[in-house]
Amino acid sequence: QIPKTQLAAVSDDASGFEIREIPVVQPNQLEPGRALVKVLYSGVCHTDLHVIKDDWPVKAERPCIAGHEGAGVIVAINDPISKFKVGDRVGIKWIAHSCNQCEFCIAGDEPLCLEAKCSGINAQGSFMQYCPAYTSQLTPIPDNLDMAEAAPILCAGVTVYKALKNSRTRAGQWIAIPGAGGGLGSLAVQYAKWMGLKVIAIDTGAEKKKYCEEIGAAAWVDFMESKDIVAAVKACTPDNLGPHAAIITSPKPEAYLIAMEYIRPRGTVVAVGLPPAGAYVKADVFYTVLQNKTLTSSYVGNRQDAIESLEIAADGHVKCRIETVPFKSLDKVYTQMAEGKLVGRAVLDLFA
Ligand code: 8ID
Ligand code: ZN
Repeated sequence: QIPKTQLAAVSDDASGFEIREIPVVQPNQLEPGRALVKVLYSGVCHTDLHVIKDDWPVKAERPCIAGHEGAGVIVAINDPISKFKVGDRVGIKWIAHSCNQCEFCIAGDEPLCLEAKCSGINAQGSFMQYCPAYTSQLTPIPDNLDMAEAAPILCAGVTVYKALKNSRTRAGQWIAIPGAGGGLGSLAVQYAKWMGLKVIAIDTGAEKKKYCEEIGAAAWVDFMESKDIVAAVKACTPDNLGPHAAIITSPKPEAYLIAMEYIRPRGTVVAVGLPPAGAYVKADVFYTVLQNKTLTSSYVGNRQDAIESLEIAADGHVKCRIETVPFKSLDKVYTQMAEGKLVGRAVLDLFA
């Protein structure tokens, strides 16, 4: 019952993409180390928009198929060594494949593998109905987690969960989340809350403010309305010293110009959002030294981070606000995303 053709969102160049019919790799054509995954749902990440618009220093091999929050079921497999089998619920992430033998892979830093393949860049992503995925980086999805809700965890969730681990914070401390109303940010607010942190949500608009308060943010700063964001963020903490850390989930560079300033002494800024080429972090050298501030970064997560982030969602501690839309609405989703109008995540139903 595996069809000969399928729908896929194929991008030939930076002008956009087209949902068109392409062949399905048949079970007897699967390369070794691959599984054919019937993709049921896929979240749309701002990374997909960067890839389609081609505004990053890293370029996709075109024609490309983006999508890296894919939740689906294995319908065929050509990998006698893998424990995955037909019928397994699995996720397709940004890291689609890694060698698992280099220094980085062995230490659990698979995103740093020099041979890593990324969904949409040099591997086919989840904006297709039947993805010939590498088994090396497939993620098992817990039985008690809804597939549409699992989708955004596969990138947004695991990324912010790992960024929080890298933030050097502990329960009771304050953390600022610029981009708090978006996909990564709204999950960051929730994972942070679950870890016992107090959250300063930074984003714009009444709807995002309301949502951030609903999911437990202790304070809100509107980056469009505030005349002095640094002072406003510092004022959210009772001693006016600012948060212990900030996780930058904004896709625009502006958030990177002020974060090193509003964190408190000994504080940490975690760079996560990936603005177009040419963006910089601003850090005053004198006060970075005298206040012992740290700039670090976090790039998705490894396979274990993915498993843990899904488990936390399956246990009901975080729940992404999703709007499930038909595959053909992808173009509309990109437009809303570019305009900053999405709250939480849009998730595509590949078969609607
Ligand atoms: O591994 C990684 N480091 C990783 C993983 C996944 C995604 C990095 N990313 C990157 C994406 O490529 C993108 O650049 O994280 C960024 C955010 O992705 P997203 O959460 O999928 O984007 P979104 O849903 O559009 O949300 C972005 C939010 O940022 C706000 C917007 O209002 C929106 O709610 N925002 C903007 I635009 N400018 C802001 C600013 N100056 C801002 N919030 C605070 N300050
Ligand atoms: Zn992503």
